[in-house]
Amino acid sequence: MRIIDTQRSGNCWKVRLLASFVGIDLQRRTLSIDRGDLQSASFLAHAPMKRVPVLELDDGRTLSESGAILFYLAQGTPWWPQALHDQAQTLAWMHFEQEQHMRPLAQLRLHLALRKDLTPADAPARAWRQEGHEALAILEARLATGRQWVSTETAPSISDVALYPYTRMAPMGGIDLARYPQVQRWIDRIEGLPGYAPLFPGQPDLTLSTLEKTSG
Ligand SMILES: N[C@@H](CCC(=O)N[C@@H](CS)C(=O)NCC(=O)O)C(=O)O
Repeated sequence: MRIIDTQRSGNCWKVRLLASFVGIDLQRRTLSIDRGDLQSASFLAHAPMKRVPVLELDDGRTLSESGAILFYLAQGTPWWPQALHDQAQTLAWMHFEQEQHMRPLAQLRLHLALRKDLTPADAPARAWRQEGHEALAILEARLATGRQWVSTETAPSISDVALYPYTRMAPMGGIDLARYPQVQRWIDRIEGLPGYAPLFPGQPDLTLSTLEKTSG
C-alpha cells in the first residue's frame, strides 16, 4: 500500500500516524503543493477530490479523504472500536474534526506560518482564531470529564488520530495551547503511545517548523 501525501499536510500525517501505530508498512509518494504537483494529470488521475491524502491499494484502487482512509486501515485493529455506540461516537468526533476543528486551525497555520500571506489582525485570521478556540474548548471540555481518549473510554481510536495533527500544530497559527491543559495531556498521551510517528520521520523537533525538504 502507498500513500500519496505532502510533507507538511496534517491530513496526510493522520494516515502515516495510524499506519505506524498499527504496524502497516506504508510506502510514500510525496508531492509538493508549492511545486504545483497537485495540478498534474498523473495526480488527478488518482485523486477525484483533488486533495491529498490518497491511499493506493496494492490492486491499484485508490481512496481519498483522511477519515475514510483511517477507517479502512483501522479495520481489525483496536483503533476501530467494536461496540456500536463507540463506533458511532468515533464517527461523531471525526465529523466534528472535519466540520469545526480542522479547517480553522489548518487555515491559520497555512496563512500565518507557511504562506505568510495574512497577519493575525486580518479579518479571516480573526474568524479562524475564534472558530479554532471554540473547537479546542469543545475538545478540552470533552477531555475534562476524566476520560483519556476522545470517543472511547479505554483505548484510543481513529478519532484521536484524526484530531491530533491540527491540534498539535495549532501554535503555528498563533494558538496558545496552554489554555487547554487537558488537551495538552491528551497530546502527551498520544505521543507516548508505541509506534508514534512525528510529522518528519525521526525529527520530532521539526513538527512546528515551516520546513519543506527538497528531497523525498
Ligand atoms: N477533507 C480532506 C481534506 C484534505 C485536504 O484539505 N488536503 C490538503 C492538504 S492538507 C490539500 O490537498 N490541499 C491542496 C489544495 O488545496 O490544493 C481530508 O480530510 O482528507
